[in-house]
This record gives sequence, C-alpha cells and structure tokens, in this order.
Amino acid sequence: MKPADYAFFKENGYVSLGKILSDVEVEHFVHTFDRDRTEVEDHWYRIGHYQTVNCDALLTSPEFDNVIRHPIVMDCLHTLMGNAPCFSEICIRYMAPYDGELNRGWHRDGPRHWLEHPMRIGFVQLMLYLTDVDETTHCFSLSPESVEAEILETDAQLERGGIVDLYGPAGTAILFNIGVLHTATTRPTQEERKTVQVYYGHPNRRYLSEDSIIPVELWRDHPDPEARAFYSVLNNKTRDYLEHTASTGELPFEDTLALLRELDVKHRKRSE
Ligand SMILES: O=C(O)CCC(=O)C(=O)O
Repeated sequence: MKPADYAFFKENGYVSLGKILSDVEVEHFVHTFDRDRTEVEDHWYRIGHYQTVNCDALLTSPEFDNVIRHPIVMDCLHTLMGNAPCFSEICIRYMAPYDGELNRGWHRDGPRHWLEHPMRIGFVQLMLYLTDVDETTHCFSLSPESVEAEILETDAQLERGGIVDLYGPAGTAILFNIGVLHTATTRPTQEERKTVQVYYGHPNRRYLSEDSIIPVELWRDHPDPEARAFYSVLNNKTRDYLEHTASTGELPFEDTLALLRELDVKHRKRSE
C-alpha cells in the first residue's frame, strides 16, 4: 500500500484504491453477478431503502473468492489492520433504476470502531463497483473522520466532516472503516448499480455477523493453508449449518439454500 494511501485513510477513515479490475475482469464478474441474480433469484432479499442482496454469494457464486482475496485489497488490508485479515461477510447488492426522492440513511455499522487499534479498525468494508458510478447514479457516500477525531452523533459529524460521494468507473474499489458514518445514496436515475461488498476483521477477535455462510471448501478443504486460515473465523450461521448437515449428510443445492434461508429467518436477517 502506498504511504500516501495509508495517510489518507488515517485522516479520513476510507481510501479509494481506484480501478483495480480490468475491463475484462469487470465483464467476468458482472456476468457472474447477473447469473446469480437469475439462477438463485429466491435467495436475494430486500434490505434498507432500495437494495436487494445475496449474502451467501461464496456458496452460490464461488468465483467471488477472487474479488475477496484480490492481491491489491489483501495487501492494503494487511497494512491498515497491522496483521493478516480474516473474512467476515460478503453481500452482492443490486440497486435498480429509481424515480423517487434522493435518499440517504446515515449510520455506523454494528460494532463500530475498535478504539484500542492504531487505526481504530475493528472491521473494514471493501466496496467494489461493478457498474460506472457518478453524480447521475446511485453511489456510496461517507462523512470523513480522522483517527484522532472525537466520535460524534450523526448531525454533528455531518457538520464537521461534510459528505463525500464516491464515484468511479466499474472496477473501482474503496476501503472504509465500518465505524465511520456512511450510507448508500439512492438517486433518481435510469442506471442500475451493482456492487460486491466484503467485510474483513481481525482473526483473533469475535466474528462480525450471521449473514454469510463460509463453505467447507474454503475453511476446511482449501489446499492453501493461508486461504484456510483467512476463512476460518466461523459465524453461527456456518456452525448451525454444519450441525444440521452432520445428521442429514450433504444436502442437494436447493435444500442447502432453503436451510440457509431458514437460518436467516432465525438470525432475523430476512422475514420469510
Ligand atoms: O451500499 C451502499 O452504498 C452503502 C452500504 C452500507 O451502508 C453498509 O454496508 O452499511
């Protein structure tokens, strides 16, 4: 990671890494994303103001492992976190064309900052745009916050830090501390937005969430010990799934997805 990027993150709580995917790679991952939305349509569900998501994308589209462990992203995470990161969650997210009012829902994610960490990082999110994002489309927005700054309530933070709308061509990657105030900006637009959003944590700390299953092919059976270690912080969704299949044996794919949806309801991630 460039020292200037590290310094920028320290001052602002995020950094744009620019376009990290070639046009050919973007095309490949858009194809994977579109196939997922078609083939496992029932597994996608509504969240927030105007998004649909699939948080089991590692199971339904294992190709996304190549985004999650992209070498540029892994290098930056290692530097920012001060140790090797672990996988926490992946959600692939879709925003359709929209003709309502501009909408922002400012928030800080779940466990917020880890104040003992030199960069206050408990968890980092990778926001990867698979479509072009500019002032005429939906975008990701954030209110910059230095690692030294007092943590403020929403209105005070917006007054102090202002709003940055993050734009870039398809293939652009942004890393941000999930404790920093942020939101999706939903704009009246004819364009779709497609994103891959990945959360990373510290391997020796509690897992982040119950959103994503981690398939056994990654944490148990992967031939590379570094990959196994990266995927080995298991959440209760993954443990519940393993417990269930210990008695039934391996399930057909459709039954696996149905079980994961039941677990999502149990963990209050989706309503039906
Ligand atoms: O989708 C976005 O642009 C924002 C995502 C977000 O708010 C979140 O992950 O908490």
